[in-house]
Amino acid sequence: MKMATQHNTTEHYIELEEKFGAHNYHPLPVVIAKGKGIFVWDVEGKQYFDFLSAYSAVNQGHCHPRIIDALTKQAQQITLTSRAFHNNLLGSYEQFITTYFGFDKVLPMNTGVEGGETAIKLARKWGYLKKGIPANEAKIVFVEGNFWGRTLAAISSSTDPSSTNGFGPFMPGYKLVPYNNLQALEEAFQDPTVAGFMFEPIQGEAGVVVPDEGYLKGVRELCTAHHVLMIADEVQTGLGRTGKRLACDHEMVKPDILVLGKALSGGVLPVSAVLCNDEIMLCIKPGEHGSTFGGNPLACAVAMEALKVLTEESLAENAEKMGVLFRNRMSALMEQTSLITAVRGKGLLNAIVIKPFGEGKTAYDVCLLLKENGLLAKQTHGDIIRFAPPLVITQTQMDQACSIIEQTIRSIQLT
Ligand code: IF1
Repeated sequence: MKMATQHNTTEHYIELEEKFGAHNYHPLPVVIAKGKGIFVWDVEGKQYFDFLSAYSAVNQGHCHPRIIDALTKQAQQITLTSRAFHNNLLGSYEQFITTYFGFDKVLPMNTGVEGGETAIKLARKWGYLKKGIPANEAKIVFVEGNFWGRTLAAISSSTDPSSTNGFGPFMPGYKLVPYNNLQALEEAFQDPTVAGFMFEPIQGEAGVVVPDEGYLKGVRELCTAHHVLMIADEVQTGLGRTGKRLACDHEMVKPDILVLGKALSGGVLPVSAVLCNDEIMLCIKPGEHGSTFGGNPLACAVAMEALKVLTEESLAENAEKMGVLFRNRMSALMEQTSLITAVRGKGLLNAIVIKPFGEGKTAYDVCLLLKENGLLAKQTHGDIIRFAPPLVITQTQMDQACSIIEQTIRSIQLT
């Protein structure tokens, strides 16, 4: 097949993806070839600030030396045994991560959505065995605007047509309530067949939606009062991203089931984990759940190092400090331009809301300009730009990145 463009250029690589890959994404026109810390470089060698961190999967920075070292060392020993046999990493990892987060047990999986599905299976099984819900009647409550992955079980709870259109029929046994609304949640819990409530402590994909102070505490109290399992989806908000070890830590709230993913491996390979105590975890018996790669020794080695890096480099604390700096700079910018209508977030999970400008230009067009100026970010829902750099970002780097954002926004002539 003759390619129309010169080899090894941005256009060349994009053409290959266009011709041979599914069209299930609309990426920014940039082809990344290298990453280190908070920076990535494209195939032409241009450097960018990475302000997406692969949707918070690279909290420890690209190619963190300690995590890469753990990967390469373990990769020369054994990478995968399946769970048909034991291996010499899994037990140590399980002890490490359950101690780290304070739960009796962990069920290791791979992707975040598998973590969500595992949490729902656990909640349903617990509902039947412990809460006495009649067989096949267990309900799980979700919130409007949720996002926890792309599987049929995940999109069955979605209120976003781009996630659901054309993919029905959907999973039964789901109820939806508005986010950040404790009264609606209490009403939903009047149904005795409700086994669990799964939600994000801050909604990522919905556009970094931060609930009112006290919402997490209120959810915890209602779940306890109505014997409903509180399931915190911290796949995106966990692991230091919002300025705490977990977003639930902002209100000192402990969920019954904790779902982790993304940065659990520092962005090196898919690792997810579901943590809970024995009363729930032991409802699943041998042979009732698992996956080929779940708990593989390579993932165990990498995840332990990724968690140690978070703690030893005080990345949550740094995220808290750098997040305040970022929101202050963006709030000051908002005073100077009508283009920005809101700034919100916690730690280094932040977003600005962009008013449409020019002839129907949107947040995507701002991201194109940011790319030209050396910073990569991605819009969500048309008018929101999420900014989520790796948590290793220094004050100097944050100042430089904020200057790029400010210059870019100021360069947009509002008609
Ligand atoms: C894509 C979004 C973010 C998540 C939460 C579970 C999962 C995710 C809170 C599932 C995954 C990813 C999916 C990825 C882009 C990214 C994303 F834009 F899609 F919605 F982060 F906001 N819970 N989010 O955010 O984890 O199975 O993907 O490992 O689909 O393009 P996963």
